[in-house]
Amino acid sequence: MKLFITPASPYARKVRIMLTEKHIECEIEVVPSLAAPDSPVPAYNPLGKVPTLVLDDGSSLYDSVVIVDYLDHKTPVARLIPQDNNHRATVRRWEALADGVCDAAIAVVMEKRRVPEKQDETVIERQMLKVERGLRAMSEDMGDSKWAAGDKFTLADIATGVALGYLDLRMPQLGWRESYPNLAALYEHLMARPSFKDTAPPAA
Ligand SMILES: N[C@@H](CCC(=O)N[C@@H](CS)C(=O)NCC(=O)O)C(=O)O
Repeated sequence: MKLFITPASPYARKVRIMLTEKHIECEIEVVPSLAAPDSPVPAYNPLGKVPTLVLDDGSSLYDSVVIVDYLDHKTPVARLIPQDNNHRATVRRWEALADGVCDAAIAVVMEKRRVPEKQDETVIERQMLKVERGLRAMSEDMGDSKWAAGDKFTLADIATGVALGYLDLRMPQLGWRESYPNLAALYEHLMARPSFKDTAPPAA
């Protein structure tokens, strides 16, 4: 298998952490520019996005939600998506929330990359509200627990940790650790895992 990534992509990091936690071998190909006309990704994913996973038979999977589901079912080693229906739905909702926080943070980054005269402050405010409400919901849902959802490490922790790491990269001024000490504690022990440490995004 081969996984196309960019080093800072939070969705690709979610998949890379999953591969390590589940001890699944996979070649990683870093795409220098997704916007370049010679990007290899569109040949496997018409949307041209990462992560895209190419299977050994040449077929491909995207997006990250589909890929993590595939990987978790590929081997029973270290299941990260619970089998119980209600628990699985809770974990997947965490993933949707954490991915949504990343979507909103990326929208802010993209807006701020426009020339100042073209930036729309209302877009930035609306997306920042999603980030702030998302963080508050995660913190409230987690309460005093060690893990995001239930009493074990799951995909909910992976998705949450990846979103927090992405905020550190793109919005270091946000100060989420001070506002949400329980998320700070979760992030600290997630970063002690080799899967998180080895996939930390490059400094901005
Ligand atoms: N929902 C998708 C989002 C993937 C995504 O937006 N990836 C970004 C990189 S962080 C990308 O490939 N952007 C290039 C583009 O939109 O053309 C997933 O979970 O995989």
